[in-house]
Amino acid sequence: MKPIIPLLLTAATVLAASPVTHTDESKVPAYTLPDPLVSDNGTPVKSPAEWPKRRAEILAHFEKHIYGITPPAAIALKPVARETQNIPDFLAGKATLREIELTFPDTPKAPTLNLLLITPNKTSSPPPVFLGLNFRGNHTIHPDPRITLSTRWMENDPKAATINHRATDASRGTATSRWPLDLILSRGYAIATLYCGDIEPDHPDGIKQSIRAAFPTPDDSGWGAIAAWSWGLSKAMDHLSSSPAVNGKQVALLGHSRLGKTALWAGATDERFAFVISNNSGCGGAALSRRAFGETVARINHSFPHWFARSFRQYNDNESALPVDQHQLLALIAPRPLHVASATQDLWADPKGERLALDHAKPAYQLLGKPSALLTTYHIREGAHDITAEDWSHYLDSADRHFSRSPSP
Ligand code: GTR
Repeated sequence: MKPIIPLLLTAATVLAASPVTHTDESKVPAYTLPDPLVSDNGTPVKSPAEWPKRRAEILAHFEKHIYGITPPAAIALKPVARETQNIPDFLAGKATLREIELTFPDTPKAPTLNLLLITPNKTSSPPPVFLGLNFRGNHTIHPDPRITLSTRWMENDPKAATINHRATDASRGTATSRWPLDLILSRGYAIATLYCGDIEPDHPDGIKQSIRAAFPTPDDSGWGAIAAWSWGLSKAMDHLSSSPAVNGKQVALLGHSRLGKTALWAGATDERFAFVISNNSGCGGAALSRRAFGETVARINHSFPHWFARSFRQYNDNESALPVDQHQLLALIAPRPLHVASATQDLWADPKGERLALDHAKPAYQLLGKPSALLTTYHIREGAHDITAEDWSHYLDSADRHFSRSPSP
């Protein structure tokens, strides 16, 4: 029989190691947010002409202290695209589905990215497109057996039918509620997605299969998994921006939860994205870190040590020392349209902190002479942490406005 005391001790050690969190508004500490419109040297930023310099300062803080620095050589890589599948009668003839392999032949350690692109067949010009990473493989977004089943590492998840870290046939279509294709296509939009695990499997050892292995950065400010996933979104954008199948000037970037954090970082670092959407992105996404409500910096660094730069750990239980807060990440999207969404039961992601961050990003839009009321949208849906058709219908309405499309009848 195994001794009981060491077991209890082990449990206690694990519990002690997991940083304490709360969802009690009365425990939110008093805090002062850094001003997006005051330079590091204290000079107020008063005109649009002064913004690029201030923007660069803010971006550098996020790179150095939070997401990590993406090596310029990785940014410079250009993918070679090869269409591996073209199904013109997808969704009962309503759409064309393409599978496009993006490779980096000069960088042998770079992973292959498998982009899925679905475009409406009834369209007079190349359509605007929503781009977003998925959690469990392209084959989860729709049950059509012609979509290639991912062979990459997957988190074991009974709901998604992934066993021994591999997808099974039963995992086809397990994420359809998150990708309401009929709705999106009927509104005239295309959809592009790839599995985040193509870029880097989501576990602490995933770096070995990641683009990060091709560009190692040993210092504390080296890029984390979120920056690697963002890199993958930019590589998908490299392809979409020159593809005749879609309007490369109207690429809306969206992500849920950890992939919402990723969409925000990709939108901040790559200004080709015309519209950026954060769905329930929470800590390290749209939520203010200084509120320390729900998931905290200490907790996220503990649970997901591979997501951020190691330098982010110095702000565990020390958020007020951060040179920036997440409202400034949102300000980096300005003057491009931005939509932030929360869910009422998703206290872990701090809905109030997400809304406040958006409010505190608005001065950047105003400085640039842009109507922040039109360009920044917030909605909160009843219910749990998820992305649903209801969320999508809000995003489609926003996209119609920003891309000057008449709303559907
Ligand atoms: C949670 C994590 C959040 C969020 C979420 C998700 O476990 O604490 O930061 O990223 O996962 O991605 O679903």
